[in-house]
Amino acid sequence: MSFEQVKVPSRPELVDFHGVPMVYFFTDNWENIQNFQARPDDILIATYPKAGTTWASYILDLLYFGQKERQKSVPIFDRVPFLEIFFPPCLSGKDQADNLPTSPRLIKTHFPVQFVPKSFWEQNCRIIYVARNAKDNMVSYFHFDRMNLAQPEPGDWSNFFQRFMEGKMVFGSWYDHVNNWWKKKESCPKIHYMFYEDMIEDTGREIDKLCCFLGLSPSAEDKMKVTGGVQFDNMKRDDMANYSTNPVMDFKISPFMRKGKVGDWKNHFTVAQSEQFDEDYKKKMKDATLLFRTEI
Ligand code: PPS
Repeated sequence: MSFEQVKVPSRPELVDFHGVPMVYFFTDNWENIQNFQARPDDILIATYPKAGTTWASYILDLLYFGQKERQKSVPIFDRVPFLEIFFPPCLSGKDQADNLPTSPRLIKTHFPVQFVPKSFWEQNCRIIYVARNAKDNMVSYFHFDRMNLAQPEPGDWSNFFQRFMEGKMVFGSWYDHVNNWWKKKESCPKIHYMFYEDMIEDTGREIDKLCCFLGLSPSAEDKMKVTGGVQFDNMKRDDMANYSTNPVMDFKISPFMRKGKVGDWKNHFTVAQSEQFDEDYKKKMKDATLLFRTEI
């Protein structure tokens, strides 16, 4: 059975898992995931949820595998398996990754850095980490939790806003996630840390940096095809990229490819919420080298 045919019984509860709030879909296969055998050429795409995972996945898939038939017939979530997802009777993300016929294998994870299976480090795999400013990330996550019936109930906006600041989200605190991956990058040259805002500002420039990191040198024509193909409107129209084939998502509530903007938080945060958020942010984000832009 494929992921597209799955039925979700009811919305899951958040549980504490090794100190991180999680839901059972991402922890029930823990032992198998931890024993995942990475290969040296595997590429892991790691993100906090809603930071630009699908965008980065699509870019990498196009860079490596071009405009092949699979672009028209295989959804992005099957081309780039989600390592920790476990939705019996569907194939688990881990088994999907094991069965990937491609080389390199592109694999997605939302794990905080301490949960990444050790073979990725032992094999010295390349890792692309994408981070997005907390305010827009929060808004995107709110709408995602409204429409994704496999996520906990989001509650209303003000409730969600508080929970986000407290780190009570699936995959834990945004603050811990982006900071701990950033620290890891300092000692691990195989991590390429990207920002969603930079991708919005100049997709071509960020693809160049990515290619440099990956040791790829696409022709100018191929690069143009990738840059054009991954623009928001193109991905939104593309049923293989926009998650419209995924049954756990209710697009009548909100689409997966929602707005794709920097600064949409201004349409959600009240002035008081923005001030409260900024105060709290200063206390949690002490590393002066990790800087986010909430507008461009
Ligand atoms: S997930 O569910 O965690 O894998 O979601 P993720 O892909 O990380 O994040 C979804 C948000 O990324 C936006 N997105 C894009 N923005 C700009 N350009 C492109 N091409 C693009 N592709 C995806 C998507 O619209 C979600 O953000 P919001 O703010 O909700 O629109």
